[in-house]
Amino acid sequence: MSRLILDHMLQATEAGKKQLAVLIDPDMPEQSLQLILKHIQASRADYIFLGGSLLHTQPFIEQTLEVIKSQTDIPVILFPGNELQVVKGVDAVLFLSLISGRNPELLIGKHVTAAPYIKKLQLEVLPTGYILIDSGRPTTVSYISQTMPIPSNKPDIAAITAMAGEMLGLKLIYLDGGSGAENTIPSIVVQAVRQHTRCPIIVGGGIKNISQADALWQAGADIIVVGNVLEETPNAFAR
Ligand code: 1GP
Repeated sequence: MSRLILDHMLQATEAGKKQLAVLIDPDMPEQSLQLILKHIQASRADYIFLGGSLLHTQPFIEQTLEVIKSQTDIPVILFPGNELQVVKGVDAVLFLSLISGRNPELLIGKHVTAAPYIKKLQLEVLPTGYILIDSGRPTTVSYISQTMPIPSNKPDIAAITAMAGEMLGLKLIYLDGGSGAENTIPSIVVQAVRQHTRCPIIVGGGIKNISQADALWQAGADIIVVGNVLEETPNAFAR
């Protein structure tokens, strides 16, 4: 199986490059999608994450992917809200294990049913330790996953969770406050995770401007993810 995207992420991380991913929700009306894609093309985005909405299944994702691919050559990485969102044609898939939670379906269960399909589609797999951090109020992902996020004032718990994920062989760590988070992940949490893992660290949830992103990059994040802000301010991350 290909490792193109993972190798690119590892090399960029090794070189200390501050990377940006923009999250596109397949919920978006096509007109807004077209507009946002124009801004993404002119932004400094390294990756497009596609998914996140829990309600959509393959046809919606495929349609959105087709529009994205017709407008840009930025790699598209699937960020699946569930196993029904796996589609062909993406450049890679975040294979997320929700290691901050104790819901067996999201630790390994869904993966077992998705694995043969992902293999059949020959998608590049990015084994990712997905860690939810409390962001001030309940989020869709904490409710749907029926898991408790790690308290934002407990950086040590986030750090040892990431450490265990790395020991299990996961290649990326994603610290997420959830879509539309009230507070971004505190720098102290990112710093603690950085000190205890060599994996590229993805950080997202509630990031609204470049100065918040900069603070998180400085704290040790490698890839910042922004979603909602682009729907309100499509040029917020202009080059
Ligand atoms: C959510 O990390 C992403 O999973 C992005 O969140 O939409 O709040 O930027 P926002």
